[in-house]
Amino acid sequence: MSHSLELTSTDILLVVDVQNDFCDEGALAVPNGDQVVPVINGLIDCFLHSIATQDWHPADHQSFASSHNDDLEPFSTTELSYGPQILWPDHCIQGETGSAFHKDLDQDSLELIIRKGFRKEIDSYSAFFENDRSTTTGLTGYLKSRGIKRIFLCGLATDFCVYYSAIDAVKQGFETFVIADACRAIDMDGSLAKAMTHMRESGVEIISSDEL
Ligand code: VGL
Ligand code: ZN
Repeated sequence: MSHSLELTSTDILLVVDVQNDFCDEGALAVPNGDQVVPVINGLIDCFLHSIATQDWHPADHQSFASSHNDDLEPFSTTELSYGPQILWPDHCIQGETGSAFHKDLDQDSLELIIRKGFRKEIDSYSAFFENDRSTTTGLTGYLKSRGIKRIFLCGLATDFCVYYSAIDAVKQGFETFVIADACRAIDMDGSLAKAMTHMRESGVEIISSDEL
């Protein structure tokens, strides 16, 4: 590691959704999702502070294709009260194995686990705001009251939960970094390229773990 970005106590690592359902054999497996685990464990060792998000849905969550009576297939888009919503296979159901963190993820030094997507009617990709774009998770207040200035994101998936969280982090006034080799993408219909472009245009810095 070259350590060109000096980490301090006002930096935090945000580990996004490293859960069984997003890893190999999971209900919404992200290709090569498991590969982020050793990289993220190394990062947790480097950072003075780390927190994580956990996708945490009730069994009848409205982002599940199975919750709709019409013939809606997983990965199709429907209209919910707040606008378009991609419908997913059932995943990350509260208390089930699929919602648990990957067994090899070092959880001991995580200082906060923020659960999201627990309201039946609202999905939440971002760690900060749910998909209605107004319901807050409380994370901004937590980080600001701790004096955090820079957020470094890693985890799953690059083009959904990492992407939405990074864009919101910039909007909330944090200096924001995405550690690309510590993330993996779903990549539906060009979503990864779109997410990368939008993140760069919004001021998110895309870095590699060997810069830390
Ligand atoms: C995610 C789709 C649905 C993610 C969560 O963690 O990126 N993607 N729920
Ligand atoms: Zn979800």
